Amino acid sequence: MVTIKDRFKVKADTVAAEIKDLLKEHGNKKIGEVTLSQIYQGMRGITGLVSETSLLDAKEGIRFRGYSIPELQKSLPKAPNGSEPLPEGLFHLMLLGELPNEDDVHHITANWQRRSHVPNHVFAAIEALPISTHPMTQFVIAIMALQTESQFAKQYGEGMNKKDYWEAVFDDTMDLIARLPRVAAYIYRRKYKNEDHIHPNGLLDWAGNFAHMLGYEDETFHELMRLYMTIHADHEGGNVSAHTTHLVGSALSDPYLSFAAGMNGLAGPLHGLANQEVIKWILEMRHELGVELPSKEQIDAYVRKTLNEGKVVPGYGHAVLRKTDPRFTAQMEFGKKHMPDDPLVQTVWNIYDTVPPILQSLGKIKNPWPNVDAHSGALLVHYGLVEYEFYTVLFGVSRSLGVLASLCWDRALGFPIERPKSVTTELVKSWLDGKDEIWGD
Ligand code: CMX
Repeated sequence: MVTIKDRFKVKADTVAAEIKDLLKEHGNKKIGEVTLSQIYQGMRGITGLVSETSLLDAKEGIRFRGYSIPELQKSLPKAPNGSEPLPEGLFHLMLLGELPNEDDVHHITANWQRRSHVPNHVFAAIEALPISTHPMTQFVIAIMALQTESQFAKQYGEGMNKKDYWEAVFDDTMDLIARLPRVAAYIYRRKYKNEDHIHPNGLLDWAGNFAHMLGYEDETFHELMRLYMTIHADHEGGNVSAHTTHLVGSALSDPYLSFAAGMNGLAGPLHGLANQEVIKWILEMRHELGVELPSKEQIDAYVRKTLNEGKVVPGYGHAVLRKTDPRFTAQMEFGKKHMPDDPLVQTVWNIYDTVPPILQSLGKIKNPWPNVDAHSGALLVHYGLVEYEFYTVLFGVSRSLGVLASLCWDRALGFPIERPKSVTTELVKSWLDGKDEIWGD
């Protein structure tokens, strides 16, 4: 018997072939302001969003309110004796568009400490999951459990005036950012450290306290967390986690619902999950070759094998960037300063020397250079944080800073519900045949 699944496969193959031909011939044809290729291929190059907190230049990389990562490393306040920026300062900059001073940053640290209480039912919700559950799934479920605390949802239910939306979103934003390190550390210690949980330290900054609750007391690891939480925070508005948070928030779903949705997007291997995939891929390569420090020739062969198996090389490529990601470079600098002889870190650098020319030679990959995820795992492994399935949770805690600051702006500016128009391939074909007006109403 031909099943519905078999029939779907036949249909899908037919339509995929039709679309391929259609784009070959008419890809550059415009429907409205954009081309057919753009609507079929991930909306690349379409400017369709406002995001105030940061801006991505294809050649330069990310700027947060005009400041590059090296500029932030110079200008943002640091922890005592530290040299990496405090993420509290970046949040201040993204929210207000102004560089903070030391007092501004201390104010945010204290504010987040005050708001950091996590109700017991959130831990119970995590505990209800099998221990094998992926940390990102546990993270999203914990955020959803925290939604009981939403001021926005409560006040909306009581009939809030739309002029007051921004304030409830601001309060939820601050509460949620304050609570995430506790939730994330709980998931980590539950899954990997025998449920041996660590109490927060109220004397530490947000990232330092997070490192402490994870169980890492080395001061250079705390510095790494400050850098990590800063550079992963935002990447303008169109990436999957930022766009999803913004989209879901546009329905006036509260910040907990919106951020949880964004985190489901971050959990995809082409987005944030790539940070776990990179280390998994390197460890598998080392295992297969039986060496700790593969030669560039060995890496070359392994990359080609990965491509031949129809897989992506994780940590390489980007939808917008067209050069080495400055977030990769910032981590490389950290590695050179703190662990230049670490074989895993050296392997990351050898991969950096090897992969781009191979990807470039394929002729179809628009950006052969490394992205943020190509480097982060090796630094974490150096300090003993080897449980790579947890890495995307770290990314997610950081990403809260940018996407939630943006959400405050969305509501303060009264942005409407997002609702782009879509078309069907049937309609496109009939339009190409001159039978249909695609922009009817
Ligand atoms: N390895 C192998 N193939 C790759 C590739 C890579 N690293 N990067 C792109 N390609 C392929 C694409 O899959 C696509 O192939 P098809 O035409 O067969 O579908 C082709 O090259 C063209 O893709 P592109 O236009 O250059 O890239 P996209 O904008 O479509 O995708 C990205 C961007 C990041 C999803 C892609 O480069 C990728 O899959 N990279 C590996 C995963 C990764 O590192 N993701 C993390 C990104 C950063 C983040 O969000 O955290």
